[in-house]
Amino acid sequence: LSDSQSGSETGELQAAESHQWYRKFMTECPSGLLTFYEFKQFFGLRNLSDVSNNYVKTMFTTFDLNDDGFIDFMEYVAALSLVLKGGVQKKLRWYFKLYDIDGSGCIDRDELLLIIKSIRAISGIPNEMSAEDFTNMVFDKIDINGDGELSYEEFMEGVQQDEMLLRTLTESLDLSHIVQKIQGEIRGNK
Ligand SMILES: [Ca+2]
Ligand SMILES: [Ca+2]
Ligand SMILES: [Ca+2]
Repeated sequence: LSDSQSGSETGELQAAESHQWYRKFMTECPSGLLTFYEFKQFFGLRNLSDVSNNYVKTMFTTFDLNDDGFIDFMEYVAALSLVLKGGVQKKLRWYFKLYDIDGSGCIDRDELLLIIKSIRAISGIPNEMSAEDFTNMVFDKIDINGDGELSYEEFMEGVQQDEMLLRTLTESLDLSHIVQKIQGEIRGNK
């Protein structure tokens, strides 16, 4: 019987919740396949700059698990589960994949700089430190072997041990705020 509560702990959506999201998905996307354009509409991401648009495109690509250029319902549920229910480790794994733009298995300085710039462009929050300085600071802190690249281990350990980095790198573009807002709208429309 203890299994009945495990859904929220293992990062899966409850049945009732899934049903609401399914209705939303089918309303917005009757074809059952979400294109990049529809994805942006869905999350209310409009009028993005080129840099931000590329970032969101990369995000779309990480959710498109089978690389067919569309997000189907299963991929959509996996994405929602991650955003709404995923633990820190699971989210960081996803962020690592997102930040490693060329898929080389490491995050280099240019990749991080681009991400920092994109996050800032989307969030619109003014910052005291330039994106370049911030990137250098991150490498000073967590590029342990000093090779100019963040390995998966360096990223996972370094970011988790630093509250400020964790916040900046995982919450600056926190889709969960957007998702929770949509969730509120779905519940309100019942
Ligand atoms: Ca797909
Ligand atoms: Ca890379
Ligand atoms: Ca390194």
